[in-house]
Amino acid sequence: MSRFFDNLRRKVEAGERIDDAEALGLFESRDLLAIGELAALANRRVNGDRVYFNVNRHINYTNICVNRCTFCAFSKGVEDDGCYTLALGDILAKAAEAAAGGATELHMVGGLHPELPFDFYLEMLAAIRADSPSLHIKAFTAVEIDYFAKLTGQSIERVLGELKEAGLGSMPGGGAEILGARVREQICPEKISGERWLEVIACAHRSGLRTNATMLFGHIEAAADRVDHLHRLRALQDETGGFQAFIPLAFQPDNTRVPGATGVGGVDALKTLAISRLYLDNFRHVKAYWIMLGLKIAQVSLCFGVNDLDGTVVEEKIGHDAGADSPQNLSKEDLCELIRKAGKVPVERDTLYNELKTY
Ligand code: V47
Ligand code: SF4
Repeated sequence: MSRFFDNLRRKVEAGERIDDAEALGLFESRDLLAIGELAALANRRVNGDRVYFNVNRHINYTNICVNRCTFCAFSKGVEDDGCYTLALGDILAKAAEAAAGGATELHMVGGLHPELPFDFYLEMLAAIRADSPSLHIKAFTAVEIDYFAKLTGQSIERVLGELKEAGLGSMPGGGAEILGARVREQICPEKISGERWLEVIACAHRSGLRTNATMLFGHIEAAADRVDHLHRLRALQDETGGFQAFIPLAFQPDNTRVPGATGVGGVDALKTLAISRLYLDNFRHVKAYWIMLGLKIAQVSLCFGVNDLDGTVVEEKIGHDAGADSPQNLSKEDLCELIRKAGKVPVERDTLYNELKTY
C-alpha cells in the first residue's frame, strides 16, 4: 500500500486525527477499498459490529416554503398545485398510528410557511405529547428555528426554550447542505448562511438539545467544499459535543433546478460515507439514510464505516419528490435482515441512542 495509506492507517490505529489535506487526498484517491477498509477499522474501534436502527415515522406538515432552494423538489408556493399543509387532526392521527405500531420517534420537518403562526408549531408539539406520550419528537431544522425567531422577533434561545417546553426532544440535521458560501449562493441563495446554521445549532446544543448534522452532496460542490463542511462540523463538535450522528444526503436530481446534476453514483456515495467516518473522529454515529442512497448502497456502506441505518420512515416526500427510487417504508424485520446480511448485529435504538433491543 502507498505511503499515504500507511500513514493514515497508523493514524487511525493511534486514534490520531486526519487533517484537511489528507481528507482531500482521500476524495481524490481511486482506491475505494483502501478507504473503506480504514473507515471500517475506525468504526469497529468505537462501535464493534453493532449497527443501529430505530422505528420512526416522518411527518412533513407542510411543503409550502418561502425559500426556493434549487435542489429542492419538495417545496411549493402558496398558489401552486400540490401544495399542502396538514391539519392538526391528520398529524395527530399519523402520530397515533406510529405509536401504535411501536415507533419511538417522530421526525418532523417542513417548509418555511409564510402564514402559519409560531403557535401552530407549539400546539402541534403539545398535542402530540398529550396524545402519544411515548414518542420522542425530533423536529425542525436550524433553518426553521431561525425562521421562527424572525417570525416572532424572539431570540433563538427563547424560541428553543418554548419549543422544548411544548415537547421538542431533539433536532434533525437538515438545512446544512454545503456550509460554504460559494456553493450556498448558487443552490440556496435565500437560505440562512452556513455560519448562521452553525450558530443556531450551537445554541441548541447549549440549551441541552442534541442534534444531527447532514451534508447534501453530489450537486455542484467540489471535494474541497465537502472537506470544508466536515471541518466546520468537527470544530463545532469539539466545542459542544452535541451532535449525535452525521448523515451525508445523496442528492436526488429529478424535478430540481440544479443545472447538469445527474445524481450520485455508488462509488462516490461509499467514499463520502467512509471519509466522513475517518474525518469526523468526534462523531460516534455515521448514518446511511437509505431513502436517498437506495437499499443496496446503504447495506454495503455498513462495511465502509457506517453504523446506523436510520429507521422505518413510513412516508417520505423530500427524496421521493426528487426521484428517489427507494421504498418509502421498511419494517423492523427488513432493517434487521439488511444488517444481518451485511454480517453485522442489528440493534434497535431510541433517538438518543439508548439501546432498546439487540436482534
Ligand atoms: O435539509 C432536499 C435535503 C434534507 C433534496 O437528522 C435533499 O436524522 C437529496 O435532513 N436530494 C431533509 N436531499 C432531510 C434530512 C434528514 C433525513 C433523514 C434523517 C435526518 C436526521 C435528517 O433533505 C434537507 C435537504 O438537505 N434535500 N432536497 C434532494 N433533491
Ligand atoms: Fe424550503 Fe427546505 Fe426545500 Fe429549501 S430545502 S426550498 S428551505 S423546504
